[in-house]
Amino acid sequence: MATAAGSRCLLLLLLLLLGVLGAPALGDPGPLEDVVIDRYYIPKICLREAQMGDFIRYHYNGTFKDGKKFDSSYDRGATVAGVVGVGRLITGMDRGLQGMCVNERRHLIVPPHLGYGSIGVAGLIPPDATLYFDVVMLDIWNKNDKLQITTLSKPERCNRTVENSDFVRYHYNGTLLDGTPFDSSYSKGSTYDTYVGTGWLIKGMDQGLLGMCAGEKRSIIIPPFLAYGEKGYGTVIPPQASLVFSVLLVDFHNPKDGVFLEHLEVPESCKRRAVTGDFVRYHYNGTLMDGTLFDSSYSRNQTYNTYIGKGYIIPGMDQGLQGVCVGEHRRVVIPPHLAYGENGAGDKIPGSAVLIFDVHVIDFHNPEDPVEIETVFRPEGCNVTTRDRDFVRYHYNCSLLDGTRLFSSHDYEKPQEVTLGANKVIEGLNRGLLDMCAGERRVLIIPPHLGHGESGARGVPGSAVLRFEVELISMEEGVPEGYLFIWHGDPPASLFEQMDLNKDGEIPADEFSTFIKTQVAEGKGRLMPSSDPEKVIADMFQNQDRNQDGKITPDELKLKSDEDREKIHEEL
Ligand SMILES: [Ca+2]
Ligand SMILES: [Ca+2]
Repeated sequence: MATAAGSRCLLLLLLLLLGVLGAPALGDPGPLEDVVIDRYYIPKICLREAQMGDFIRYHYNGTFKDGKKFDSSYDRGATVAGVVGVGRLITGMDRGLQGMCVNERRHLIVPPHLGYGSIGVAGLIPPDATLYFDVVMLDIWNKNDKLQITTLSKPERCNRTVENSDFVRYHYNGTLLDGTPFDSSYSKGSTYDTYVGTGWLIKGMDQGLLGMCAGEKRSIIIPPFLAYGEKGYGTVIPPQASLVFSVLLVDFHNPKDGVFLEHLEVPESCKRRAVTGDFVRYHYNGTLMDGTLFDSSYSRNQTYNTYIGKGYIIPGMDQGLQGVCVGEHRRVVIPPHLAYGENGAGDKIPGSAVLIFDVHVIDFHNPEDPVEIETVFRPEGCNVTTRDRDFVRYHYNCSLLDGTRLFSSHDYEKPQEVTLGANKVIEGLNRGLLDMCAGERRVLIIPPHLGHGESGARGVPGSAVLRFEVELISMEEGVPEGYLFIWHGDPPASLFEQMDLNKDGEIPADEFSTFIKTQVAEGKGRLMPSSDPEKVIADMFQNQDRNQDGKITPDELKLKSDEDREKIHEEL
């Protein structure tokens, strides 16, 4: 208060000297030996009491016995700052202020010999005046003071603390020592963001933030020589004011930081790690350092799917997903310069925010991947294996790589049946069923481009890698594409006559069927393998009975034979 109320302080100083020279008091009400102190308000919490040599800041009213005011710091609109107990004040005040707590209020009665004595102050204080002061203590500090840091709460998990040159984001309430608020980040609705230890902050904050964890709360009491000193700050912080900051460290990073990985859970079975160009499907929770969830794939019930290392996602994730295994749980901590920078994103990600992604990799593949085939069991003496067009029966279990079971042939009474190469199953499964022996068991890993593609299918997410466990139950040799029946040797020369079993010149369905079955039984030809041979024969008959009158005539058979001469077709 040396500036604003300087003249009055000088006056007090002057009066003090006069007081020293003054004669003993003849007080009314009676001669007082000493200052009368009435501590009429003592705060419940008293961190320190004013000691001799302490700097103090206080307000007072000074009156005479009759209540007439002779001086008031309130009238000047500024608190008084000074050193107590070292003879710079009238002795009565030096004595009367000692031992006060911040926010304590006292009535002091100062006898003349401890005030301005028998001389008084011309025009202000008459001789032999007893002085009545009403004082409230606002601030106490000492040049030997250090920061007073009290940790109010601290997260259990704290693997890094603030160091010089870190960039911090914090919330604070700032008060004077008597509790008067002067500033708050909360009222502004955003954190205070700055570098630590580089002179942007007052010294006390530069020091007081060091060693904090994200999420830690501290009370930092800063003496004025580490705050705004003799000048104060604007109208809100008086000169020589101690400051109390209640700080919550929300977030911090260093501009030199890279992506920080924590490998929370890597499956033992990891054989392959994702590289640039791989397509990864993963779930994630994205949180800020203070734990605020800003995004989650789980809430959408859909994985996030992307190529990595290609610039489709923020640089921190492009880096952070390198080397992941299928099934891995990984925490990726991304500094803002590898995320959304100083501007943040949307209303959920503040500027300069560190992002923490807890990632669960569901699967990944490369667009170049083939079907991965692992033979689990192959019977001995396996010499006949499946080929294109063969008719096979197999059991399978189909799941996602995270173990989610999708489909199983075991849910049905019979094994699955399919003609290989007939485009009836996904390409990856078709490939995986080739070159198998009956009884063989395999595990197939099928990338989406050989599975259900980017769109997926009923029950199959888009771009999902599928895992099939297959067991080949049986196989039947097939016929070429487009054929229902092929001869093992040359067809009979007089085909119609042989078919016309009762020699009446026409071939109805039952005659046709009997003939074909005889050929098959005698090993002269084979039908397209199927679960329903009758249906295949019926289809053949329909093809021959061109006018659909239920019987084949010599002309009909001949006509078809001519048509198909070039390519001996299923029509015989
Ligand atoms: Ca006949
Ligand atoms: Ca006919």
